[in-house]
Amino acid sequence: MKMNSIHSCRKLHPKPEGLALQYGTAGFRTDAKHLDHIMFRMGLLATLRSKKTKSTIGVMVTASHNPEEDNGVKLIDPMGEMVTAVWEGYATQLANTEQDSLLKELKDIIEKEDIDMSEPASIYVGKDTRPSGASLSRAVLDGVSSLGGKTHDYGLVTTPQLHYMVCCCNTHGCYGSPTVEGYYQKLSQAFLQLTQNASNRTDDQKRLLVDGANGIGALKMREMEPFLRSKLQVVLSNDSSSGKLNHMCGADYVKVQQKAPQVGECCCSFDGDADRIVYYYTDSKGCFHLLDGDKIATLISTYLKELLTQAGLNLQIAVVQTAYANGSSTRYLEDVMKVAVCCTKTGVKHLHHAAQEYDIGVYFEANGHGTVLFSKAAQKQIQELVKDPNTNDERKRAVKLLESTINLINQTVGDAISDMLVIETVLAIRGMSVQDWHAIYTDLPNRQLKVTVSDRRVIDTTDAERRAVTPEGLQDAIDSLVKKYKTARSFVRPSGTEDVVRVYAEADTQENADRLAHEVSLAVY
Ligand code: 16G
Ligand code: ZN
Repeated sequence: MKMNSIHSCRKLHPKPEGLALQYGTAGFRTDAKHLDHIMFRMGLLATLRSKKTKSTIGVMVTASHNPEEDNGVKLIDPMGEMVTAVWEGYATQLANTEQDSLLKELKDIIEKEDIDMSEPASIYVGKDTRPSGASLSRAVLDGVSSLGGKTHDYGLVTTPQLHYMVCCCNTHGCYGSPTVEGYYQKLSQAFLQLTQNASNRTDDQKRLLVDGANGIGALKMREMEPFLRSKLQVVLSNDSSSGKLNHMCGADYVKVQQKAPQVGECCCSFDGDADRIVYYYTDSKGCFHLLDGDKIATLISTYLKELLTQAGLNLQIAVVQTAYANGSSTRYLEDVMKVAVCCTKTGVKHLHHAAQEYDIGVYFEANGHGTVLFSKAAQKQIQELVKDPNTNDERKRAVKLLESTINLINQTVGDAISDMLVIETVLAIRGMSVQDWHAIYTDLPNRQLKVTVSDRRVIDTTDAERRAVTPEGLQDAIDSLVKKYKTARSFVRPSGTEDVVRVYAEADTQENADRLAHEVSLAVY
C-alpha cells in the first residue's frame, strides 16, 4: 500500500482552508480556480471505488453548460452509471476535509467500506475543452497514482463517450470496444444500417446544422463525420476553439433563452460536454420553434411503440419525465399514445434509475438530457426473434430495426451525438420533417424564473418536486394562484446546482404563464 506517498503528493494540491464544496446533482462544479485539491481527492476516491468494486471507474473533468471559467468533476460507476448516493457523500466529506486530516478521512472510508487495499485499481480519465481541463485532469491522475492505481487518460472526450468506455471495459467488450474509434464504429454502423430503410431521403433531409457550443461535441462530430459516409451531412457551427464555450450558443442557451444561435430549417444544439441536445427551426415568418427533451421522448417512444406492435412483442414501454415536462407532452403520451409516464426528481440519476424499472424506459429531461434503456430480458427477446426462422417478413423488419436502434443508443447516459443519430433515423424512417415532428402536439406556454433567497433549503418538496411541503403556507399560496388561470400548473424547487430557487409556470397563454411565474416568485420571498 502506497499511502505514505499521499503525504508528499498532497502538498502539490493543497486545499484552501475553510473552502467547502458539495458533490451536487452532477458532481462538483464551480470556478476552476477552486478545484485543484478537489480533482486530486477525486482521483484518490475513484481509486478506492475501483478497489471496492474490482472494476474500472471513470473520472470526467467537465462543467457541462456552465461558463468557460468554471469546471467540475464527476465519477462514473462500473456500468457507466453515476456513482451511488453513499459515495457522493464520501466525495463531499473528502473534498471538505482540511489538509491535515486527509489521511484519516481516507482511512475512515477504507474501513467503512472494508476495502482491500491490495486490490489493483484502474481509472479512466477524460476532459472537455475548457482551458483549465489540462491541469485539473493532471491533478486527478496524481491522486490515482498516489494510491498506486493505473490510469488511462483519454484526453478530450465527451462525457457520454467516457461513460461508454467505462461500460465497455467492465463488460469485457460486450458493449463495444473501449476506444473513441470503437464508439464511432458502433454508432455509425447502426446508423447506416437503419437509414438503408429510408433510401429515398433527399439531400435536404440529410442536412443538419449542428451547434457545437464551442465545445468538445463539435470536435468529436468532426472526427465522426467520415464514419457516416455522407448519409448525414453535418454543417457545424460554434465549432471553433476561438469562440467561447457555451457563450450565446449551446443547448442550455437555446432552451432557457428560447433563441436560435443559428437560423435554418433543421438545427440542433449540443451542450458543453455533449450529453444534451435540443432541436429547433426558424419558420418562413422568422418564428423560432423549439423541440426539447419532451418532444424527443415523444418522437422516440412513438417510434419504438410502433416497432414493438409490428414485431408482435409484448414489452412494457414507459417514458420518465420530471416536473419540468410540458403538460402537453404528458397528456399526449398518456391519452393519445397510451404510454405509461412516470415523474421523478430533477437530475439524470433519478430518471435513469426509474427507467431501469421497465422493459423499455425512455427518459428525457425537458432540457434535452436523456436516453433509452432496454432491460436485459427485452434485449434477449429482441435478439431471439431476429434469429427465429419462423418470424414473418414484417415482424423481421421491425425487430431488426429494434436491434439496430439498440446499438445506436448510448444506454449508459444521455448522449447528444447518439440522440441526434436516433432522431435523424426516426425522422428518415417515418418520412417526417422537423416541422411534422413539431406538430405532434403544441407545447403549453411556460416560463422559468430564478429567485434568490437567504436560504433556499427552507423549501422542501415532495411528489417529484411538484409540491412544496415547507415553508408552511407556500403550497396553499401557489394553489390559489394557479386556480386563477386556465390549464395552469406551477411549482418551486431549490436548485441543486446554483444558490437559487427555481420557479416554473405554464398556462394557456404566454402572458398568463409569465404572470403566474411572477406571482409565484413573489410568494417565495
Ligand atoms: C444537472 C443535471 C441535470 C439537471 C440540472 C438541474 C446531471 C448529469 N445533470 O445539470 O440533469 O437538469 O442539474 O439543475 O445530472 P438545477 O437543480 O440547478 O435546476
Ligand atoms: Zn452536459
